[in-house]
Amino acid sequence: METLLLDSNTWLLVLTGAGVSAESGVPTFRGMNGLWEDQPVEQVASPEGFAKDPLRVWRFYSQRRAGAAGVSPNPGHDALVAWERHLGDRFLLATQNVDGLHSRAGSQRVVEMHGNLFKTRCSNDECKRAPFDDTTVYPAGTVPGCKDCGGLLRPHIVWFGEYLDPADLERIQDFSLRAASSGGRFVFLAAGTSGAVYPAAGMVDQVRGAGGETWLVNLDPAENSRRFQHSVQGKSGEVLPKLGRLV
Ligand code: BV8
Repeated sequence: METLLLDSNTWLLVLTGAGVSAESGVPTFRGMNGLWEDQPVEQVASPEGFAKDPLRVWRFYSQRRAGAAGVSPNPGHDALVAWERHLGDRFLLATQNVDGLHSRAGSQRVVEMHGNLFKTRCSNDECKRAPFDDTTVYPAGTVPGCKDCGGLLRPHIVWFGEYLDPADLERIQDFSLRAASSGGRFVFLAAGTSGAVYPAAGMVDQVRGAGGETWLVNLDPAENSRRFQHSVQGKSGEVLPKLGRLV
């Protein structure tokens, strides 16, 4: 298998998707037994779906919150922690995953682009209450209310048709600019993602446009596989621990 040299000249931006958590037992979205197979995306992961049926949305997210609380990080998560410790501020991890497993594994330089299952916020845009940590698994048939304004609480997740947090995008952009102008080697590695969802799926193009080197680690070919210069097919929990050559 090809190895990825991680030395003092390397800047590494990693993007992870559901495939990295799959080996911890967290279901992916697309493909066999994927979450979207029996849950119509637009009804459970969109603001329209929440407005129409908040009970159904909370049932979906409470189920996933309970599921994610019951699993542990896998060797793929651990490899990324080791890479971060080796590269320091020349490493950044952008994740589409909302299960919190990267932080639980010890990753610190993490951008949770699509939010976090263990955070809740008020759905009333006028309300000043900030998103808060919340591990409560709300019983089916209940929609929690905001104690400040009485509005409905919602999962702190970026749904389809919603904008990602500009601060998150800025952090990724800023890292990429520094990496591209460092005079060092700028590497982008995507792991466990189908490359179906934007703007995350467009990151590979941005890095290529900036002259960076691109790697994909995935079980199956991704929608944007052709856009990667290097591709390693396999399970992230098996590939990642062997891929990185830390010098
Ligand atoms: C936005 C929250 C601006 C839900 C999610 C440009 C072009 C086209 C469309 C758009 C565009 N810009 C915006 C859009 C619309 C939309 C979009 O991209 N639609 C797609 C479907 C075409 N994007 C948005 O709405 C985004 N907002 O851009 O704002 C805007 C606003 C209004 C109008 C226009 C623009 C918001 C996107 C965020 C949506 N929220 N999640 C939740 O998580 O509950 S996305 C959802 O999909 C998850 O976050 C998930 O992370 C993400 C991507 O899925 P993957 O992680 O890749 O998982 P998947 O199951 O698909 O694939 C797993 C892969 O792993 C597979 O390839 C498999 O082979 C592999 N695998 C499996 N096991 C393993 C493995 N690999 C390795 N090892 C294993 N063991």
